[in-house]
Amino acid sequence: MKTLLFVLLWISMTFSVSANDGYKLWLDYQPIEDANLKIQASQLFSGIYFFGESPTYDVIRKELQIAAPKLVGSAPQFKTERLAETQVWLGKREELSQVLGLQQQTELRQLGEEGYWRGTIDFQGKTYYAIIGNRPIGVLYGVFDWLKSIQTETFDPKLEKSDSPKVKLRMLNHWDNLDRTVERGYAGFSIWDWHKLPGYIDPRYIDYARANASIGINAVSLTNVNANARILTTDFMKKAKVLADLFRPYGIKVFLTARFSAPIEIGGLKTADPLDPEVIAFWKKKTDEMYSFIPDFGGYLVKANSEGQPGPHEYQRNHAEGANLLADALAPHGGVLIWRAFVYSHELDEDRHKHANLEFEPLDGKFRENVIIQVKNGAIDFMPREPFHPLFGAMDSTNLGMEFQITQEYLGQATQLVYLAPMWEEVFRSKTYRPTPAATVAGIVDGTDSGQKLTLVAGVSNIGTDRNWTGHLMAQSNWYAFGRMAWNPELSSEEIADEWVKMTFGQKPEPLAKIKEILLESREAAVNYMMPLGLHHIMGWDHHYGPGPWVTGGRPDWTSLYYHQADSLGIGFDRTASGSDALGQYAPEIVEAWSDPTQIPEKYLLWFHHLPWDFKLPSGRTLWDEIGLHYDAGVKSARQIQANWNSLESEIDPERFDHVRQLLAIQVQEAEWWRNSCLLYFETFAKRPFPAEIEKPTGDLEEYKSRKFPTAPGIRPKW
Ligand code: GCW
Repeated sequence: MKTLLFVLLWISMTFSVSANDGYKLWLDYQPIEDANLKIQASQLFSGIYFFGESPTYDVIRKELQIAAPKLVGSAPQFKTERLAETQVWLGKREELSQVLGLQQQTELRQLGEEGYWRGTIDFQGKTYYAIIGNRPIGVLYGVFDWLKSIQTETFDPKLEKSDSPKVKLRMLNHWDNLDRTVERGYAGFSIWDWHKLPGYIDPRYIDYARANASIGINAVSLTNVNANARILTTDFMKKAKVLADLFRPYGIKVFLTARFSAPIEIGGLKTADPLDPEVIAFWKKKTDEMYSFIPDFGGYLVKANSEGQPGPHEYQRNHAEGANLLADALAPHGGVLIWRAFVYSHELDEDRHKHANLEFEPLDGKFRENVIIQVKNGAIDFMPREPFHPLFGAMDSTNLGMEFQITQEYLGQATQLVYLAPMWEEVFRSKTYRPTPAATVAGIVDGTDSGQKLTLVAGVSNIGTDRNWTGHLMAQSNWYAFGRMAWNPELSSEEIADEWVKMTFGQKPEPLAKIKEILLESREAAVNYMMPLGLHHIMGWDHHYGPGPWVTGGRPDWTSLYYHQADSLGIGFDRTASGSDALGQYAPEIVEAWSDPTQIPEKYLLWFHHLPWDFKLPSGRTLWDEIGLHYDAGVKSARQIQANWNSLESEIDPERFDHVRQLLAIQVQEAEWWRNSCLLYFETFAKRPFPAEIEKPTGDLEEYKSRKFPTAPGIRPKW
């Protein structure tokens, strides 16, 4: 009996040790396998000395206490003597200046507040490994990078490395409501437990901050852009203060969303008119109060006059007058006002694509210096593929920031593996031809082409209370990739995938290669089985889950027909000069190339052109056949991804393997559902046979149309 109990205990222990629920993200620090590296790393961990003190150094100590025992099997040793037994020096440039060479000093100085340098330093006959920043936060970033090099087994003490972020604000936007529901959230509820704050500190807050700092995220907006004014009341400021205090040593600033009508809702005023003296006084007082709680408060993020949110238009004022009101309240404290460009209404123009440019371009130069206009990557709405937003390159005298969506509203939500970095890379590398012929979206956003100093890359968070943070374990790669690309928009999706897979699943060549392949193929697969060849906005109504090319009714720019315009003659949205001329909002080089349906990159074809079903593509096939082939190719890639994953059963711990295995099975079904229903639906217009090479769509179109999803997660609240 005793033996049996013992065996059972042993089994349960073994399993709990090997179980991996994904909570630790990419900071799991698996034991180093390379024997030399292990010796080297344990030696370094055995003598760590900090020049000076800072709460950020306490964060570093804690991180090393987590990492070292797991990586090398022993705890780090922190020394109090600078020379004796010391291996690693950590500190600020100023404090290390006596031991630094001139070259290192100059190099570091140029790296700015958040940059770091790491490498060896010879001093009085001994060699030290040093990680140095201009500020403690630079040291923290350097330490995370150093730990990553150990985790990914690429560490070489002889290699010097310096790095600094290319973008000033690298920010997560949570669309979290105060009742903890998350708009477009697919990973459970909001991690902000407002009810228990300020008294109770969930340990998750710290792990969240660690994860963000490890990838360079330095700003977070805690609340939904469909905002609740209550977040600006004193009670909530006290709660937000606790989070700001926790995040500060990790270099993370807190922002909040400001509801434009707050002066009425919580200020007791009759108006929110941005030019009204009482309204101006309200925002000044509110903002001063905010800074009394959070002295380094980042600022406000505002969605105004968009999808029913209040804004300056109610008072016949424009976006600049609205934004400047809040910017002026923030300016004395060094705060930043982020104003979103996601605006549209069918009153201004028949094509929603054009709306933001029509409203914002005339205001170029009218915004205060501490305002950033946050522009979604494309002009419609986070579709699986969009051409870049024509505002990039169109407002030379305004700070423009990028808004990506990390949460997969239109890219598979809770059930699909889609690695988004290839999409962001595609957007960043797009040539805008403005303000200079070689300009790219990345260059505008990071300031190299636009000259703007106040730069921002924001991402709508995919984080929630699910144990693995992101619902789908593989969606952690999107959080990771977002941080890396916000730090440096020039990074490739491939190198980021390589890092993430190594840190999450280890170094073994076969799983590494296969998981990378899975990630890198997943986005194109999704585009193909959802919205190929420039099709867009044909998803399910309201919940946006699954296909819905048949969606009609309500406001036209929320329907699918508005976007695909299929009829007996053809399909696609004519946005050339003969149509809405949204294309005319881009640089002349683009207008010229994309106006011609035989010249435009095929991926944007139906975004800009309405074409006959028999239109011949460069492949020699008709448009109808290519549509069929793309949908079918998407399904086949999804199956290939599934097969690749399933072949890794013996290589991955059972818990994570099975989680992804089950979700991929759903993904394949969903891919088939998209292909079948879209092709059957478009066939009712095209009335042509499906190409011979494809698997014929199965199922009943009426049944597809009748599907309801009352429990689909993440639906926007009804205000
Ligand atoms: O993508 C759409 C979403 C809305 C969202 C809106 C926005 C926060 O469907 O849920 O609202 O964009 O970006 O403001």
